[in-house]
Amino acid sequence: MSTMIGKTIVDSENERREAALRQDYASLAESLARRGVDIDVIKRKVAAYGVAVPSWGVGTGGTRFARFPGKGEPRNIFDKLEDCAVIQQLTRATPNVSLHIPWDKVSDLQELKQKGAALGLGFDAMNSNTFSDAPGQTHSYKFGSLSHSDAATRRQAIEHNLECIDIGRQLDSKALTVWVGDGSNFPGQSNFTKSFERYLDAMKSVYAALPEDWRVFTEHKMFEPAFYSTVVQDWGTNYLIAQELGPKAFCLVDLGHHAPNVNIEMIVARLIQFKKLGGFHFNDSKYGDDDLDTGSIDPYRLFLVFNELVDAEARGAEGFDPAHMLDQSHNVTDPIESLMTSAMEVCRAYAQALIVDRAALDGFQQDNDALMATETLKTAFRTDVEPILAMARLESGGAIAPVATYRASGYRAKVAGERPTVAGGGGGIV
Ligand SMILES: [Mn+2]
Repeated sequence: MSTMIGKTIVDSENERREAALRQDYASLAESLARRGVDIDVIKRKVAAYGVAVPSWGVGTGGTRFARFPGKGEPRNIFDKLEDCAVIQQLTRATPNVSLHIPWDKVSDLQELKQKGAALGLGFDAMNSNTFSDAPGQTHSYKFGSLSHSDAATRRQAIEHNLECIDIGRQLDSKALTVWVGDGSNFPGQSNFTKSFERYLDAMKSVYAALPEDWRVFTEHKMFEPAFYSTVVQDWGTNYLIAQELGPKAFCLVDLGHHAPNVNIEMIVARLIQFKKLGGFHFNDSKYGDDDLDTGSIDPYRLFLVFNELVDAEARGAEGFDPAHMLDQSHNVTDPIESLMTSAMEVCRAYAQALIVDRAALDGFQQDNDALMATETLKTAFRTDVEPILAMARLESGGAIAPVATYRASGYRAKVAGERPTVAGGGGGIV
């Protein structure tokens, strides 16, 4: 397997930090042991954990006002895969890439598959795009796609999703994620019931084309690009879709797609309970669908989501197998650094949730001891689990300090010399 960053750089960066890490790990092992937690068990679970990187995340994003291109941005999916391989090489937490069609469309799928294999990367859920018009397409999505009032436009959107399934099949992907921007900007512009009926009808055609071992994830989003009404606006509507479509249909929760202050972890619990949690798009937000780096604004919320996931895992919840993906837009940072940091934040939330004393929590809940129940969660959240994450990375060939190692490698300057800066490019925000 080819590596993007020289092994000698990773090794020398790790050597400088290894002794201190071993001390910190031993010290944390002792304090966790006093709480009845075996640090090696947690480390093994963290090491086995993976979150998929979105191909569009390695390019610089933008806002509706402007996009400021970064240096050495990937020019195509092959460049993107190389950047994703850097993230995986150093963090060992991102073994899969989630593709977006048509942005990542290639003429030779075998070449793409081989490139992924050579870099040690697999392909996660396929993402379709019927929220913008591809060059030369017959019908415009300006007024919607799968729920459009025009049957030919709906048919075109269905065909596009079928194409995504076909491409994904050849890349050994096992899932399709569908997010539509369909909605309205004015009261009266569209009929809520009719447009949702049309959406469901169209999705039934997509669902019917799923291979036996595939799942489809539908993603809700409260608003934007439509600002008055959105066809798939919340988890309730999303749950109805999954119910209507059948056993291979699940709900995808993008953390940024809710109203401010919504209790997302509770939505997650409900979807788990009714076996319809398909997966996540992790990111963070302050005001809306900000697509900020995961855990950068509210790491406690991320921890509380993982607390529900670990709770489900611990009790062996039936049908529980969510897909984990990042979905972010990087406007002011090096996307590789942001994605590495975000993947590590997801691992951190997982590790913290794993050390929650669940038996004690259960007792405090039973006794209505609100203060001790919440302190039980806080005790886990306050624990600095970095030595566990770093040791998991070191032992699987990654970097103790991924960002510092990446900076020391000079990777960005090297690719900047090979990839000319362009003003355009697909910096998708979905
Ligand atoms: Mn998303």
